[in-house]
Amino acid sequence: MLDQATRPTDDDKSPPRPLAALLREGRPLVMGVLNVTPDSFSDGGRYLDPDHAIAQAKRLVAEGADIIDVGAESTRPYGGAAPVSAEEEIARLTPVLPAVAALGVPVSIDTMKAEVAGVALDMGATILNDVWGLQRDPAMAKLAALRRVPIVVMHNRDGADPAIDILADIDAFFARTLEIAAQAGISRENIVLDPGIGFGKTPEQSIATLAALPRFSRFGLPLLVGASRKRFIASVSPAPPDKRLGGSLAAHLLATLDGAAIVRVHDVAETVQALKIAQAIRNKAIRNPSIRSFR
Ligand code: HH2
Repeated sequence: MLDQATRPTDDDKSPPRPLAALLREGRPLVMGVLNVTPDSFSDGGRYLDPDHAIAQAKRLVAEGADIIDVGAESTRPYGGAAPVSAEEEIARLTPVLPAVAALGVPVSIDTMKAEVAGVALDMGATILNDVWGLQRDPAMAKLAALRRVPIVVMHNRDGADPAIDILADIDAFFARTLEIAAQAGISRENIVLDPGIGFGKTPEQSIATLAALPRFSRFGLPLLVGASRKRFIASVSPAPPDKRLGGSLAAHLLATLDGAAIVRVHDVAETVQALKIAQAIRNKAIRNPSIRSFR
């Protein structure tokens, strides 16, 4: 983790470090969520005002976010979001994205529309985040190949089906996504896989997906996990979305132990602290194997 002293400031105009360089550091990266939407499931409406959105982005960077994920359409993992036109998404992003991209950390654009993604790249985003894993808008793969940017490809389904083998479904989806990516000419080095916690999954299937995370390392690509405030947490320990921090931390910590390279979170400061403490304890144990024998 960068020290606060070495973190970029408002005056630092050097470009953000590329995602590949951050991933090579070998520690879990924290992606902070910025929803410029009226209806996101856990923070809808809080950052629709551009000034509030930019202030929140600055807070996330100061708290230690490695990446800021900006979205202007709720994906509503649990359904029910009003569809938003490309024009509306772009109108929400325009007063916000350039300022966020100037904060010194890479910005990803959370959109399923290639048209919006292209405009966001022009405004300073450097990573694509497609919650339909290249399988909704056919222009998305072409855009990623042409612009040679990293892309997060997430598993998704139209609706949950408790009867299916969700792990087999994710495997098949990833295989199809990688085929589309290869055909479009996207370099494998630019692909990050995300099993899509809460998307087209029952809460039990989300938990099963998290439990099976090491299975997806067989694709040989970095994994992103976004469990933040999601409903599976409340299925085990009932709480409204803004009271699911403990569950989010537990899920993300375990995910990083199971190989997640990036965690996508609303609560950056708390996640950074949890990951640092886990790392400090693990380092101590590695350097002093004998102390573990007292357990
Ligand atoms: N989850 C959400 C949105 N985008 N992208 C990736 N790659 N992985 C995720 O798990 C993921 C995502 C849902 O969270 P949020 O952005 O807070 O909600 P909403 O989509 O309602 O804005």
